[in-house]
Amino acid sequence: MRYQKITSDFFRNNRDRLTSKLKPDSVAIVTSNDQMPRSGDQNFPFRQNSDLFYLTGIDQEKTILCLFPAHPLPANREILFTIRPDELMETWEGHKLTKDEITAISGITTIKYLDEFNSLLPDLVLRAENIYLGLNENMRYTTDVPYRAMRFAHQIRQDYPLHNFERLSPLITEMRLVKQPEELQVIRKACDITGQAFGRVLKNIRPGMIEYEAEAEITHEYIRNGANGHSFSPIVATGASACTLHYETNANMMNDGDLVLIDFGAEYGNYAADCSRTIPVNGTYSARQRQCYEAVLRVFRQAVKLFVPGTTIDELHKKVCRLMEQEMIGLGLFTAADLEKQDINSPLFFRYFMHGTTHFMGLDVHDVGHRQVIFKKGMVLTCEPGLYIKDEGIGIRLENDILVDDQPVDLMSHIPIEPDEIEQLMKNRL
Ligand SMILES: [Mn+2]
Repeated sequence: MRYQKITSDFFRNNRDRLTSKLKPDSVAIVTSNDQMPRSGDQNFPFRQNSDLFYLTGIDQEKTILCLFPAHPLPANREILFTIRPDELMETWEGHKLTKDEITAISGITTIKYLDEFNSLLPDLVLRAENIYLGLNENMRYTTDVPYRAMRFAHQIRQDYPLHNFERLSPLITEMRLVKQPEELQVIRKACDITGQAFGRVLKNIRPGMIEYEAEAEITHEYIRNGANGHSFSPIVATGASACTLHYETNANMMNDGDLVLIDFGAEYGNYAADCSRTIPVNGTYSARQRQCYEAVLRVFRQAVKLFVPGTTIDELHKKVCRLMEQEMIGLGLFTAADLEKQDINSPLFFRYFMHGTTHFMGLDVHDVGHRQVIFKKGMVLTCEPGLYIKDEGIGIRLENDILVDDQPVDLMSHIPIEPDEIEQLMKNRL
């Protein structure tokens, strides 16, 4: 395992908190993600279902968790189903977790093999009134791929049509939103590795390099520090490409005089980091680039202060848009008079700042939680104002990960962001 493990107490506590929210006479069943087919005889690297990881710490495929807090047999109140060890399979695929290892990681004592699942399921389901199932309920995402949890939900509803079915996702979402100390430790580690990657980019970037060469420097630093890799496809976008928000081709040349926007983050121990920096390819911001950069940085500094309990993503974003508007007037993009007579259905600022200011972050880079969730202490979100002036070939985004508190904590305050500091560090390039 690449990462330092969280203790089993964390996962046990998560299960206890979840089961305390279930209706009486309920069973909850959580399945792992699929191994996703790639091409030929290859799979994509396995990534665990975030909810299942949160409840067990088990990173292995084909895992099923059953929770039945009121089961008359104490041994059946928590059961984890896993792959039966097979010498031939392990010769090819490597070690699979033993029952003892699973108990040590998760704190679950009843471990069964997957081939016992179908015969044991009636004992759980037929004693329960309610069956709780988890789907990937993410407002930003739909898929026509029938993933494992979806297939299982259809199957069990067909097999037990007279039961009452309930959604696990709202219950786990409420828990995942507020980060515990163990999680913050892992997120900080992901942020630190991300910062090291940025340091490596600053030392290596120069005119004539291709964007993917900068991406390779980032990847190098992640892997050598024990990260799983990127928590999302990194963006290395030079000049006007930075105005394409999800540009990830990363194949253009970085020319003298260009800015390059880098949006990147490590995934460590299944937790994400998410950072954006915008730097001059030749090591020095032009006067106009610096003027625009400092405008975004001022908004960023003001925005960080807004990550306090009681607000929401929507409220915070509205305030940041007002700040950006004023900066845009200062940059000559439009005038105060233009603003007075703008069509509010097509606001002027939106031409230059067309994305949200923040999203929740945790096990997923765009983590559970929607735009009206009221902030509480312990939530982690990104703060990412941006400015995109396509005509001038300028795209700037500055993004750090922020812990909500009465005094918000910037988990990336150690990653250089002041233009003077960035220029200074780039002077010392190899
Ligand atoms: Mn982000």
